[in-house]
Amino acid sequence: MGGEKLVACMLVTVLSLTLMRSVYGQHMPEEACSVQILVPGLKGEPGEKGEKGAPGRPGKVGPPGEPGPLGDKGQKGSTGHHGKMGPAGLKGIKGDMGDPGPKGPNGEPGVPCECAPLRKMIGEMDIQVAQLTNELKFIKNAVAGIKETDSKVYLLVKEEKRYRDAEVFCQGRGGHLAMPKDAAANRAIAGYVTEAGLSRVYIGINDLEREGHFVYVERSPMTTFSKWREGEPNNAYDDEDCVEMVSSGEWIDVACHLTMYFVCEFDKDKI
Ligand SMILES: [Ca+2]
Ligand SMILES: [Ca+2]
Repeated sequence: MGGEKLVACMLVTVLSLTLMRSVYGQHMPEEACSVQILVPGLKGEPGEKGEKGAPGRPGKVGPPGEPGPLGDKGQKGSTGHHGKMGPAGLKGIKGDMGDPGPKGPNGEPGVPCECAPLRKMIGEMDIQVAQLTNELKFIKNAVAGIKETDSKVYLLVKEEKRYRDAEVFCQGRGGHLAMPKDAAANRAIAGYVTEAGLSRVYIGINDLEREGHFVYVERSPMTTFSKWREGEPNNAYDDEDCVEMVSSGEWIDVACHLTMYFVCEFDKDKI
């Protein structure tokens, strides 16, 4: 490379010298290319082998290699420690009924029947059945229809009873024989009797304790209201201490041993 430059310089110098001499005579500078006019010599003998150089810099990271062949499966490891106990699971569905178990051994022989207690028990049950039958009758009557005012409920009982038994019946259900204490109550009871197609019923008035002194069956005194039929009470045959109401709503004193239907009354606030 340096050789080409030198050759070029030599050519320029030779041309310049030729021109300079022709134009300026002896005054041209002769030092311009004196150093460059060195022509390379012949190739010398190979030198001695140099010392080993320092290691070079590490090369670039190469591309990832191809995956190698699969290795053999490793051996199974030993069983690990037991884990913590998990939370309780949901309740399962009830299973099917099991087969019946084997028959048990025979029991000890029983003692001879003591029939008296059993008979007594049966007798008591008969009484209960009778009571229930009566209750049922009462309910049937109630279903058949009751009458009520603002404060009372009236029940016409279609069972013929004597006066005292009728009152016991009403008391047994938390009431009394009907006690009309004003015109409105009297009308309500009378209407009930008329609708039922009856001509007479017991009501809760009597002079059992003191002849001629009528009181309500609950022992409260008569007030200003009364509804005696004309000519009553007359205590006929000296034997009329109980009172019936006829369909017109009027009252008549009659003998207490007569049996007839009756009307019970119940306080609404006690029902
Ligand atoms: Ca009387
Ligand atoms: Ca009478």
